[in-house]
Amino acid sequence: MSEDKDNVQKIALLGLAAAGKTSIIKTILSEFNLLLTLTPTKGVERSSFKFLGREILIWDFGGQQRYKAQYFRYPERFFSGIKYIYYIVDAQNEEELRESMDYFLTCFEYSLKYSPDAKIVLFFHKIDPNYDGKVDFPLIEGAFLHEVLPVLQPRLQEINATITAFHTSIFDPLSVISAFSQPLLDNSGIYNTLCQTIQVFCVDNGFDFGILFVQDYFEIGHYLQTTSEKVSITNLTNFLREFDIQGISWFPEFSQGFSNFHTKKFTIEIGHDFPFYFSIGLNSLTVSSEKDDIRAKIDTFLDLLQKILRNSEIIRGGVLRTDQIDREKTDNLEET
Ligand SMILES: Nc1nc2c(ncn2[C@@H]2O[C@H](COP(=O)(O)OP(=O)(O)OP(=O)(O)O)[C@@H](O)[C@H]2O)c(=O)[nH]1
Ligand SMILES: [Mg+2]
Repeated sequence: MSEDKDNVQKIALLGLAAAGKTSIIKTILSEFNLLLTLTPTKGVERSSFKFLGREILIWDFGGQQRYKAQYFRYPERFFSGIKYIYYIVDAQNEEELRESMDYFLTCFEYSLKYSPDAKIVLFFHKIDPNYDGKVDFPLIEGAFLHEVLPVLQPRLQEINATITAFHTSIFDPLSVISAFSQPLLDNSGIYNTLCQTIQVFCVDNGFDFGILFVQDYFEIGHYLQTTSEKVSITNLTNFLREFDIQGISWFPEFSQGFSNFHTKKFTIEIGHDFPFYFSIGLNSLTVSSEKDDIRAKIDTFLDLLQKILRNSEIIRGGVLRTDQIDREKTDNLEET
């Protein structure tokens, strides 16, 4: 797939020394088994990896004093081209809260100047599941927001942006994954993101198409190598309907001409079981159609996809948010 520039997302991870920035990156990487390319530089560690079908560039801004001075001395070099600022507040560190607010506000000023469209996300970090120390987390969060929001809000209103806050801990990896991926899965972007993710998977494996459905075979993301496969989708959904019984995970293989389809049903528990269906199509003349092989590939991919879906806006709050899906694109797909 072509790597156009819009597809590269630069995320700046900022926060005081020992706030937990590098630990957050490591958590994401190990949870997703992602390959890391690390280029340590003066103060900023740059990592890049593919996440949700996009090229993610993370700039991990070391928080020690001597590095911070560098960032502000050459702000253009450090604060340009940022898509997202993830600011990490160590919620267990009451002593340095004041310093953290000041650092945040300074970073905010520079980002407004050099990356005015950057989205800002706050991580109240180290909110550990079994924490038994003396810090009152809501109090810390309240104090931080009370201080920074009056500065932020007027500026954010001007550019019609909002700020999001998450509670995270490396001892609850899902909280980190969730905070990390949700901003990338914002309402407008979810459909495209799923499409891109499916596209990368299909192209890497030589599959002609991939499609993700929810209940009632409502499509929420797809990749089609050529539009000629469109017609197959109607046939495929008819076939799936016929075999969709409780407890099934792998559907029987389905063939049409030289095309071979594999479909897996999986559920995500959100109060009740929520069904998803993922199908791929391949040309059995050009790609090895060894069943176990293909199933293993799909399983690995769905592992990742489930982590994403679990935390996405689509099923936020236990409700299927099909209103989040870009209907125009879905309709296009069905018009054959
Ligand atoms: N209790 C707790 N400790 C954490 C958590 N995340 C990170 N830490 C610890 O915090 C310390 C600092 O973590 P780092 O990830 O190195 O911090 P950093 O923000 O990258 O620090 P600099 O590189 O100096 O800016 C380490 O001892 C981590 O183990 C967390 O969620 N909970
Ligand atoms: Mg670090």
